Amino acid sequence: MKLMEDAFRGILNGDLERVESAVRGALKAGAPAQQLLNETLIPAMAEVGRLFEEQEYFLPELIVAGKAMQAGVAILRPELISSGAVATIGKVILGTVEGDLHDIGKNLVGMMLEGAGFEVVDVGIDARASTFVAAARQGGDLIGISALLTSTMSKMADVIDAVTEAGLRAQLKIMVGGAPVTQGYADRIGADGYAPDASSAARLAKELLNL
Ligand code: B1M
Repeated sequence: MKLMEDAFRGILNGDLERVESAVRGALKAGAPAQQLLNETLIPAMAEVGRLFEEQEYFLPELIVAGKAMQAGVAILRPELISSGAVATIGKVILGTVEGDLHDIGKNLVGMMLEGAGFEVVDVGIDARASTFVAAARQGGDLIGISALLTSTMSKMADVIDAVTEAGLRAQLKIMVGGAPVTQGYADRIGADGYAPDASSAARLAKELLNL
């Protein structure tokens, strides 16, 4: 569909208005939100990443592409959330680790969790271990930690250690994810689970809580 191509190109060019109008148009034409996300917006960001790696794109292009992506996701948000359950089935504390400013993936995970019926407490980006702990002290069933940089992945272990030191580990499940994270890494740092993408994160959260 031309509108999908438009949304894809819009992200690549950091053209927020083009993305917004293409996503609105595609939804209006009946394209499912999940399909737009998985087959257009996420691949567009993957292409932006490739161009950055190839040094065809630099930080400014990354920034505007990220903003264009977020504008598209914001339009899909109501659809993505309403496709799930209605009642609150558990509380998830979700954040991106200290030193890491990437939040597009985390926000998608949050939306999928909300769509699955969870209440999400978003502690934001660049969140210290103590911030996760402070939120967990207010009550919660699961902590979700996101990291997009190999240099910030180790901060996930700091969060788990801080939760353990605070005496909260037994009552909380911990799930990790983000592009550089693997199941092996999750096992090594003592997380309860790893999910490679937002949809499987919502499934995993339910599994971990026996829902
Ligand atoms: Co940055 N960046 N970035 N960046 N950036 C990456 C991650 C990179 C892979 C690009 C590259 O080199 N190809 C690279 C990391 C290399 C590495 O460490 N391995 C990189 C770099 C190097 C950097 C800077 C250091 C660049 C610089 O300054 N020279 C800098 C670091 C800043 C910092 O954080 N301190 C930087 C900055 C930025 C921007 C701020 C400009 C911007 C982020 C904007 C924002 O998030 N609001 C940005 C962007 C946009 C990217 C790329 C291009 C796209 C990331 C994205 O949003 N993807 C990225 C390249 C790439 O990913 N191919 C890149 C789409 C999103 C839907 O996917 O985030 O992977 P993702 O989330 C997925 C899964 O990972 C998973 O589900 C999500 C949805 O399916 N998931 C979870 C994520 N969290 C989860 C948690 C879970 C479960 C699943 O449970 C809790």
